[in-house]
Amino acid sequence: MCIFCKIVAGEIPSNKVLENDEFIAFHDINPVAPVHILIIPKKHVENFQSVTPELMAKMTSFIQDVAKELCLDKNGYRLVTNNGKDGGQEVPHLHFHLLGGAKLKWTHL
Ligand code: D5M
Repeated sequence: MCIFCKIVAGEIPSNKVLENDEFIAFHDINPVAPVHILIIPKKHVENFQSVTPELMAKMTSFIQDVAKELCLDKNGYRLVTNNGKDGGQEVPHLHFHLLGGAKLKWTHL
């Protein structure tokens, strides 16, 4: 079982922000911004390349709810997903990084 499936199963604790039947949002253990949330589907999907449009549509709505919950919708935020080896994906379970709480700089490496 992957580490995020263990979080879904409650076998590993997480600092949750929002949850529904299909998704969980929780604080990243290693934040790189004042607000750094991970958003995952409860169902194991390896990465963005393998997510269905149907699940992604629901996930989009959930991510918007998380941004609102944290009042990030006013000043803005960054949404990132690392896909595969070259994308720097470390955990093989689809997740979006929601970053905010400051004016972020851009980097590509
Ligand atoms: O990002 C994987 C992210 O997952 C990375 O920012 C650390 C975070 N992480 C790993 N384990 C945990 C737990 N247990 N709680 C919270 N956050 C965690 P990637 O895009 O795959 O490089």
